[in-house]
Amino acid sequence: MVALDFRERRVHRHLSVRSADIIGDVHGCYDELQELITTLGHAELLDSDLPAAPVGMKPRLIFVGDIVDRGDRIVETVTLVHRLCRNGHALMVMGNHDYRFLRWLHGRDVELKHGLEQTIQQFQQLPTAEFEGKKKELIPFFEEAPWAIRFDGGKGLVVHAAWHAELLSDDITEEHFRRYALHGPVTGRKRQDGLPDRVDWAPKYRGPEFVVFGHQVYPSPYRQQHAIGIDTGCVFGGALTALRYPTMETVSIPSKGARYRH
Ligand SMILES: [Mn+2]
Repeated sequence: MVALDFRERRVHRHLSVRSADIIGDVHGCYDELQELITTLGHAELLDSDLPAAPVGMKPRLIFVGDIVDRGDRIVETVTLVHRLCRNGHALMVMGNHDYRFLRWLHGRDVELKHGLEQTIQQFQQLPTAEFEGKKKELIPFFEEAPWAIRFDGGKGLVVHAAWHAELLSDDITEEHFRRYALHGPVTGRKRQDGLPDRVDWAPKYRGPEFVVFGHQVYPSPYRQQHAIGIDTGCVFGGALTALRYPTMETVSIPSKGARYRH
């Protein structure tokens, strides 16, 4: 058997998904996530006894990633998103925070900062057996999570941070692809707060896919011709936003309060 090229492993195709509610960075803001899912008309998805989606039924939600870190109800958030994905009700792309959490789950040396310390603290409050059980489920879940999802016949694409037309060309390595898709382009300079200086790529992006992304916090949905940023910074006191594709209407639930400050 020939090993799958990373492009096939990391870019999932759900071309027959023509409509979905695409949800921005949740970061453990479970209260707002429940309210958003309910407002979108999917309250039954919150029922943990909900059966798996029957064959042929399309997932209704797509998460742009960054499920974990910084928020106050991270365990419940990741448990819900995992259940919905496993049962065919939702899809998720990996965010940079989810990737670091996966590295921690694997026992790698990861710095406990940028909100990962909250994730670990909340998981460690679980009884040991439950914690071990969750770890066993979550490692393969994040391991197999795509770094981008193509949908709507290839017209739409969901990625955590950024995309460009040549990102899958032959000379791009898996590591380069991961850094671009999960962290986005950077200038190489540092900002005053020590974080990398990011490039505002979306206004310059010319397609062909319409890209829905998170990662970069905007005060309101960041609508560009070929892309939209939907991280409105719930965990920082902003709002949790969903894009209703293909109508392109957005629905935002105001944050119940900042859980994290830089
Ligand atoms: Mn984020």
